[in-house]
Amino acid sequence: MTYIAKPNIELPFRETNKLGLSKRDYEGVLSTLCAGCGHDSITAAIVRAFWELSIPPERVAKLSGIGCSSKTPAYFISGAHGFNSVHGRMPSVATGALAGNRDLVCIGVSGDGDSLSIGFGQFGHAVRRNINMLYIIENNGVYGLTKGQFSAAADKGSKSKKGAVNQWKNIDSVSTAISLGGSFVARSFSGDREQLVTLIKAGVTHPGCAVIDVVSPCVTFNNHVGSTKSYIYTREHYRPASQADFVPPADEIKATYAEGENTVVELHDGSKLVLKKADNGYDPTNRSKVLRYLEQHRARGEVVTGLLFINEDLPDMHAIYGTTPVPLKDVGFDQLNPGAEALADLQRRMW
Ligand SMILES: Cc1ncc(C[n+]2csc(CCOP(=O)(O)OP(=O)(O)O)c2C)c(N)n1
Ligand code: SF4
Ligand SMILES: [Mg+2]
Repeated sequence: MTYIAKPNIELPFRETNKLGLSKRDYEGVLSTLCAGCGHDSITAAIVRAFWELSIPPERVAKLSGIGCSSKTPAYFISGAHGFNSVHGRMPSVATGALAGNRDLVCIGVSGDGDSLSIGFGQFGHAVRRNINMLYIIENNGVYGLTKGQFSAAADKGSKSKKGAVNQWKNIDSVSTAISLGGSFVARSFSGDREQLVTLIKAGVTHPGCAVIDVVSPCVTFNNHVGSTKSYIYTREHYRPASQADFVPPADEIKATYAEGENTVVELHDGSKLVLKKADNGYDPTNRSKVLRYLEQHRARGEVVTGLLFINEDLPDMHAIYGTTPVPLKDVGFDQLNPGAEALADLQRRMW
């Protein structure tokens, strides 16, 4: 992987967060992606969200599979732990890392190929087990890294750069995640920084698997007329179902919202998510209605965005498996050797 370090320049009057860190402390090395790639805008949103939340970089585990999207953890939070895994296998690594240390703030970055083609099974189990992580799919409808073949996220009827028409119905990550019992499912667009930063903050705070599918145009292989993942198509078919405001625990809700037009979802650390319904009657807590809404708008070719579904009460992997509250690295060696019987029991429960 190409690696270009950024010059470390200390600027006077730099803005700092509660930890005294500047945004520069949440950046990584220079991006080697194509100029204009949507993935770089998502990286910028991640940097801003983690900086604003004042998350200590050394608590973060950033994990990925393979693809242009999976290269991006190199471009943010250089002080975090990182693991660039095998294609489609990021969720397994996340499961292991979190089972051993629940204090980690885990962010997995994947592509539509990485999660919906080769890694579809892994994606499904991460959602089903409600692994406490932020799971971002940078969705461009193609395998960008291997030069633009259709992925499983490409819409039926969409055209490749050379004019081939995709014959297959797409796999929709958000409906799939909701059907599998997902606890936090959102969609955004790399070109909507404000919405994306808010969703990332809420997703990091959510106690469970927070899936955010981000339409992220590939300017080199999938940004032409006939593509349904281009900048122009996404802007023209953009339909926010709900608009979210993230309010940290210590802050009051200051904005005024017309009565009946918003829902306040209290997140487990006391922060609040104020959801303003962009679409009349949209209720992100009603699973069957949400699925119906998504299907109706998908049939019209619309890209529905916002926090689509949330359930703060579902138990996460730690609650279900009873993982160690003390990170394994801090457990004494004698306690770390539970014997063959305990191992067999663990394997039975993980099945
Ligand atoms: C096991 C395996 N199979 C195939 C490949 C080839 N390969 C590398 S990246 C990629 C697709 C990446 O697509 P996506 O996840 O959508 O990421 P993007 O590049 O579009 O961001 C493929 C098929 C591989 N590296 N490993
Ligand atoms: S090939 Fe596409 S996805 Fe990959 S860096 Fe270039 S624009 Fe981004
Ligand atoms: Mg892709």
